[in-house]
Amino acid sequence: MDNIEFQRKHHTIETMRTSNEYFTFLLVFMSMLIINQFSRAQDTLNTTQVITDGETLISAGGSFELGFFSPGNSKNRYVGIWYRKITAFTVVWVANRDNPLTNTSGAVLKVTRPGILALMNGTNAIIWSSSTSRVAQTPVAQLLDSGNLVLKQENDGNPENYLWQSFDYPTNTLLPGMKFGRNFVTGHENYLSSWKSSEDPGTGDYNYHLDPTGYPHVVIRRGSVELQRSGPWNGVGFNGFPGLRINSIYTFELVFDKNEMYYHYELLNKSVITRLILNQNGALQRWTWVDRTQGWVLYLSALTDNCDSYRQCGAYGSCNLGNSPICGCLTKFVPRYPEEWGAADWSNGCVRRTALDCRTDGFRKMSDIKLPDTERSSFNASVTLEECRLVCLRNCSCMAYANLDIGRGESGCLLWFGDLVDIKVVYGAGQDIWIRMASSDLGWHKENKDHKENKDLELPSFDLSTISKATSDFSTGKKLGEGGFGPVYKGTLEDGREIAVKRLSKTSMQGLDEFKNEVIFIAKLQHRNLVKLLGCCIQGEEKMLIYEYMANKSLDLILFDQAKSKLLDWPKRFQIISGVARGLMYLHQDSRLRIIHRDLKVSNILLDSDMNPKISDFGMARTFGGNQTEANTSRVVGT
Ligand SMILES: *[C@@H]1O[C@H](CO)[C@@H](O)[C@H](O)[C@H]1NC(C)=O
Ligand SMILES: *[C@@H]1O[C@H](CO)[C@@H](O)[C@H](O)[C@H]1NC(C)=O
Ligand SMILES: *[C@@H]1O[C@H](CO)[C@@H](O)[C@H](O)[C@H]1NC(C)=O
Ligand SMILES: *[C@@H]1O[C@H](CO)[C@@H](O)[C@H](O)[C@H]1NC(C)=O
Ligand SMILES: *[C@@H]1O[C@H](CO)[C@@H](O)[C@H](O)[C@H]1NC(C)=O
Ligand SMILES: *[C@@H]1O[C@H](CO)[C@@H](O)[C@H](O)[C@H]1NC(C)=O
Ligand SMILES: *[C@@H]1O[C@H](CO)[C@@H](O)[C@H](O)[C@H]1NC(C)=O
Ligand SMILES: CC(=O)N[C@H]1CO[C@H](CO)[C@@H](O)[C@@H]1O
Repeated sequence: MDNIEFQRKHHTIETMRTSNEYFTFLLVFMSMLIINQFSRAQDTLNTTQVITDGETLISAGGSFELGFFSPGNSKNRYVGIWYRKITAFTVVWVANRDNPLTNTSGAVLKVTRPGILALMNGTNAIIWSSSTSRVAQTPVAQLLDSGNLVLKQENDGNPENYLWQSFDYPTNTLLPGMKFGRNFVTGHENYLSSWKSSEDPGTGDYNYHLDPTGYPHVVIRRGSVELQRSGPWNGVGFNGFPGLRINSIYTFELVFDKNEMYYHYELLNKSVITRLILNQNGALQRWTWVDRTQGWVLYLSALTDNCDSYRQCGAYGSCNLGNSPICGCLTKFVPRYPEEWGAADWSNGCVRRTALDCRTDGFRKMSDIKLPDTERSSFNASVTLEECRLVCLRNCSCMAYANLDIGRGESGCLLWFGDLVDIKVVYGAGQDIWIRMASSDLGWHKENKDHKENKDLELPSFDLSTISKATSDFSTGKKLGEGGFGPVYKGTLEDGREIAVKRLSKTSMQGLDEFKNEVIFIAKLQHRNLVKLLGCCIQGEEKMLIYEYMANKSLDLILFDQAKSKLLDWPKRFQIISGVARGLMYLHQDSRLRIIHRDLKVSNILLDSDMNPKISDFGMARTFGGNQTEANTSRVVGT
């Protein structure tokens, strides 16, 4: 308290100013007669008055005070604005932040014609001054109860007409009612910049901007280096940034049109004291004053965690604090340089496992995401999510899309072009994003389309517990071999039926696609020379196909075994050959789908207990159009 009094050097003469306009008029009238004495204690400074060290202006409601001060133990003197009604000396704005006065003897703050507020030292050198582009006949400076110091034509109450206002030149503090952002017409930007230290309000290293690149989002930079960014504004807040959508203290919004873009917050209860600051360490914090304890409490902080460092996990990497290490590649992406990645150098990010081919690509949905940097993006507020998907699909360089506004029932479209960087998983505070993928990289469960196909098939579904029991918990003793996408086990169901279980291995690269392919084709085909699919088992991570068991396994095991091959006499061989041929004929001509197998080999010919051949493994199979007899393929597959 003593310290505060010392710093303020109160010489203020309190007045009986009221908000009543009649009295205000009288007061102004009187001050014109009794020059200097009364006016000095008021909220307004005219061209005949000055403020010297020790004198102050006090806003009409008594909330703010303007005068000379020294921060902490510094000997330097600054002109600034601070809260007047609280016991902790807290500066919210500084005029000459980068040019302190070392000797205020003879120094004055004054309004000069045509409308400039200037701070001069004892030898009349201008230490700091406001700017103006207009001329006023009788300019005055007034400290408003919002904490805004304005320069205007005397008696002009229109805020649009200010010659200058401190709210347009914030230092490290964003007060209620201040605009934070940019005027596209004038090019002027209101942003925050940190103090150098608690004892030096000079322009520090950190700055905080509302960035319109792509779609409005906020960024914290050190100099010009981007340290931390929010996701784009999503109608209710900045995606992935702390902020309480519903709180009892203030409301906030983003105003964004072709003329201007700004964020501002307004108090719900005018007697609450709250401020947003960018502190000298680059941390964005909201502080709220508590009368009972006579102290500031930290209400919100955009404290950076390891995932907030810009581009922490590189392109197509995703940062998740819950994981160790925190960086991972998006599903179906792999580290660009595995060795670097393994050594926790994530800067080069990840690359696709399967290249896009544009024509057949699809999208994978990811949830709880702090959306990627919008540096290369575009938006359209008037399209639906489905239209958004189509727009993205049609443009081969569109890498992802998302809802623009999640506040009004999810609308609008945000599209990303180029690599996706700075993705973070933020449970509860994130959004959905759809990422472009090669069709073969699209997961089983991810796309709705697949779900539909699954339903259409009406494939019997087995319980994981049933299969687990049938195969003695997938014991190695029950393993028959390795199929196209994972191990195959023999099992016996409770009713005695023998089955073969193909289990999709989690490490299999192409596995999921082959799995999908197999289900689509096999389930729709029925022929005595095709292996019969009994059902599937899809539970959590587990994906399995259940077939009828083939007692004599695959043809290669007999054919290439010297002893066994001798048991295959010519009639048996002929029976097998004809069976395979009939199976193929069915696939190529008679089946509904017209299918080419593309991976026909002896290991894919299974034999039942009567040595009847059955074609299996449709992981590579491809279908033709109705009566097409020829097709071109651009990819070599199978063996
Ligand atoms: C401040 O300036 C005045 C007049 O210019 C001078 O008399 C005084 O000694 C100075 N004070 C200090 C501390 O330098
Ligand atoms: C006023 O500022 C000018 C320019 O910085 C400087 O040369 C002069 O010494 C200052 N005068 C006082 C009294 O500090
Ligand atoms: C406004 O805030 C003050 C101080 O916290 C409190 O005493 C008062 O009850 C609040 N008024 C309303 C209407 O909430
Ligand atoms: C947004 O989408 C609508 C509907 O497709 C279209 O008419 C309009 O031109 C688009 N706006 C922009 C800026 O692309
Ligand atoms: C795809 O979008 C980008 C970025 O908007 C644009 O430059 C490009 O012309 C578009 N390409 C096509 C084929 O529409
Ligand atoms: C099949 O071929 C005939 C003639 O070649 C053509 O007219 C017909 O449209 C084709 N049907 C399908 C389903 O492609
Ligand atoms: C296959 O490619 C050849 C050569 O490019 C072309 O002449 C032929 O029409 C193509 N056939 C089909 C069915 O696309
Ligand atoms: C060649 C061969 O292994 N044939 C066997 C096929 O399966 C039946 C029934 O399990 C056996 O009896 C055959 O020996």
